[in-house]
Amino acid sequence: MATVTDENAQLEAPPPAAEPKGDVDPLETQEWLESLEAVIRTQGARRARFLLETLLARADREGVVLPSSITTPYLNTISADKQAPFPGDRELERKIKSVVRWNAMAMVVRANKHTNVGGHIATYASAATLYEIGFNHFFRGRTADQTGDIVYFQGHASPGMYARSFLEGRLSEQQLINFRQELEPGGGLSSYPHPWLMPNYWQFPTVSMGLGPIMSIYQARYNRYLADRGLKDTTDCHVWCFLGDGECDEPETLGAISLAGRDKLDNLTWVINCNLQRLDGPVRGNGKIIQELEGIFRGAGWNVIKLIWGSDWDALLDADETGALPRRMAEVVDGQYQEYVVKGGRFIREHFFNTPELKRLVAHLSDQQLHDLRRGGHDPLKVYAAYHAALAHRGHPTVILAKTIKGYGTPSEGLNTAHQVKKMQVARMSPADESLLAENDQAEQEKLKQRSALRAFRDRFSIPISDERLDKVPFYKPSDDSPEMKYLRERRQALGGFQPSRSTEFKPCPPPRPESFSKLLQGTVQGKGQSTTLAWVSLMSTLMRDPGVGKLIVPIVPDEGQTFGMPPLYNQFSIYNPLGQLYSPVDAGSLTMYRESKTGQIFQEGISEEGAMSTFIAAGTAYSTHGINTIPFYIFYSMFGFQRVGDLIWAAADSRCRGFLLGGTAGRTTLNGEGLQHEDGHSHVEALTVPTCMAYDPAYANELAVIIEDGINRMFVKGEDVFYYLTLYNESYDMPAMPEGMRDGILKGLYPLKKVEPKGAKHTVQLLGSGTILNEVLRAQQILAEKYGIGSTVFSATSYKELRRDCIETERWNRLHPDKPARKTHIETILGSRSSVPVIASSDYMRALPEQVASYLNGRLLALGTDGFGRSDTRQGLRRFFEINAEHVTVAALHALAERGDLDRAVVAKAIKDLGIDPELPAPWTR
Ligand SMILES: Cc1ncc(C[n+]2csc(CCOP(=O)(O)OP(=O)(O)O)c2C)c(N)n1
Ligand SMILES: [Mg+2]
Repeated sequence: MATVTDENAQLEAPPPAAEPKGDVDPLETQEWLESLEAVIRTQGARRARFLLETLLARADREGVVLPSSITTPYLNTISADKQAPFPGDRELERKIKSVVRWNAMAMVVRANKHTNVGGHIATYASAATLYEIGFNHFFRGRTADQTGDIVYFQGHASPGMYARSFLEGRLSEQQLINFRQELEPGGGLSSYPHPWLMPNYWQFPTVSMGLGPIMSIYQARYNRYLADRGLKDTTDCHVWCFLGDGECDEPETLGAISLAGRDKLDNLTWVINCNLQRLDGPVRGNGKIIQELEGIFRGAGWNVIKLIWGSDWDALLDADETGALPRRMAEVVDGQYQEYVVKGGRFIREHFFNTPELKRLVAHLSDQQLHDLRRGGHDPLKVYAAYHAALAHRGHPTVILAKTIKGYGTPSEGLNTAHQVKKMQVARMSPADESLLAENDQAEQEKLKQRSALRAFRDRFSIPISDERLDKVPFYKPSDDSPEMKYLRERRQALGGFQPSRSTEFKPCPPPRPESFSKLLQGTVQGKGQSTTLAWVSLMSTLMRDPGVGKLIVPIVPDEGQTFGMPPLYNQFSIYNPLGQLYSPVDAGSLTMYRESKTGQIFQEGISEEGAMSTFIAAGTAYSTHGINTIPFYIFYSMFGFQRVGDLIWAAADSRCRGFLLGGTAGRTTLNGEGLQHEDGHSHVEALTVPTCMAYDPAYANELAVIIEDGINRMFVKGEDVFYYLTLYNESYDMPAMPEGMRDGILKGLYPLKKVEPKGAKHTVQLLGSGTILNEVLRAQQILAEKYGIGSTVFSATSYKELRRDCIETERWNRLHPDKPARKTHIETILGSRSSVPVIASSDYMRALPEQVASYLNGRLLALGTDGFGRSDTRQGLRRFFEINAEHVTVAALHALAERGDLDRAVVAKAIKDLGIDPELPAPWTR
């Protein structure tokens, strides 16, 4: 017999077991215990519970300290007598749900008949009631008057959503046939929720576990922010998130729940499908996931609704006068509950109802009835009541912990293999089928097994498909005028339209005033340097006052605003806090006062890059979700961007998110004192991997201004689905004015900045610099001219990603259009013909960044970069160490000329010596 583990026991009520140590009056103790037993015997467990709770409350008031209990008994939170009555038509809803079940299963089975595209049956099979109650009674759609609810659907349940949309007439049979075959004629359906692939349908990508849950929390808070700032009334928009119990192991899932509790987000409901299984096996075989989650969520300030037992159990609980049943329910661990699913009624009678007392309780039930005793998440009445209570609850977010069976109703229900099953095959067959099986070859056997499984599934859910047609696994759609189809349409009409649904409508915002950028375009007064980070802060304070876009700007920062010089913005525009500011800040009255306000514009997210990124996604998708073009600017330590929250950045791209990511204190040698963990020399390489990300590494404030102005126009005025990644540095130097006619070059990634032609120069080179390292390249230009009489042009390489994009597009066009005049790449246009002078590139990033365009220049590009781990030293020291400084750029240029035979190699050897370079040092990436 299974019992709770010690670990789990901590979550349960303290064991009644032994006499407390030091019992000074055993007689008195005995009297108390006898009174309790008498109450249980004569008035039942409920009365006993009431008395105990009353006693506990009184003890607490009197100062008696007791160990806190973070969980409640393993019972439904809403007792039968407190359930909101079910307003639907049970029979019609069952019919609809059964058809959706069938089609969801058929979609996966058919897709995998002749392909290996995969798909999941078991997840939706366990969650069908949880979704169907939502679709029929709760999920509001978008209308002219309402935004509709935002629902994060569990990714692996997507076949269920498609199957319902098929009944609703939104998806064709061909699309269902092409599930996971998106390139087939007639179009297909994406594996999981992908707004990029199905932009009219899915709102948010959820399938990378943990991201849907955290995004939903920040979405709910963002809805509040829009309302509090007077940008939009979002009170009618509830946020729902459906997730798996296994998914709760991802740190992102539970990592932000305290924010939802703290901000009292009662516009948020999570439904956790506790089928007790994940991919390989039980979620908590030796414990109880529902109890564990209850404790965690209660501690974080959530309203917890446990939905464990179906209605059939109510009568048993009522009949049980001794409390034996709840005790048994509490002591059995999840792994054991799974076995009951698989082994059936007889086993349940023997092993779950394991005492004479318990056996008496179920003596009137057959084995089949015992097997069919439903779990809460499969009972429409209980699910309805839970959702109803969640929406009625005020002051806390709600989590519904719904117990279900993985693969419910399929041949693999409860099996460890359920998650991966893509075929319908029974493990156990009737004796008649068994003997038939033995007579056939393997292919025929497979068919027989499938037929038998489909027949059982069809019968269980009463799908009107004949035996003859079963082999084809046909989709089924009741006739349009059938009562169930009418009901389905009526319910969705009443709720305002379809779900899931993503709006592709776009209303452009006014372009920002050009004057907002003029300060940055003018450059700084000579000798009064500025960093690109401070230039950005200054741009923000101007932009946020722009009459058109000012109020739409959403600055987001994790706990690092001081690093970026943002405190003046805190004071001017306030940090958003729904409670306002209940204290007087220590720096009150100063220009940099830490000001919090209910109408604050800035998100100061605390130390949570995941949270900040989730806000970025909520803000950067509001153009579609809410029809409002909020423009997020999220600034963070560039090291803690792509490498830390790369999957959320990928999800942002999938979500068609717009906005600006700003990698602050960028550059492996420019952020010079923070060492290996902070000095980023690779985020631009990571940015290459995200298709919709425009990545720039500007050197000057004027470049920054041009890029940001163009970005706002592209994303929020023209409506392009891209977002920007810009690296900002904290090194101060003179910022030149915007060079005439270079706008296009800045945006395309490369423009000529400065040409130096010493008298009588025999050779020239081309030098590319990015970010702060442009200054080293300019210094190299001087050395080359003054010491070696070599001419050069310095180019500012603002974006290798854009250069590369242009190269691959041009190459592809030329390859596929051999009969047309060849097009020229931007980089070739700017640098000149293929056989011309050597090109040396240096940046604060890895060599791989410039090298990606080398093949388009016939290999005449030599890249220097910061490959290896960062470390702490002076900027000069680090640039020498990584061999990206002016001296190394000079030697690289001389070497490239010598390689072509233009210079004697001895000149290079002498330069190495003269410029103080030790050629025998080990490579920086080995140190
Ligand atoms: C980040 C991430 N890791 C792993 C997976 C692979 N994966 C897909 S489903 C699954 C198990 C899901 O279990 P659970 O959350 O309990 O959902 P259920 O299907 O049981 O409702 C896993 C591990 C994933 N999708 N995302
Ligand atoms: Mg699960």
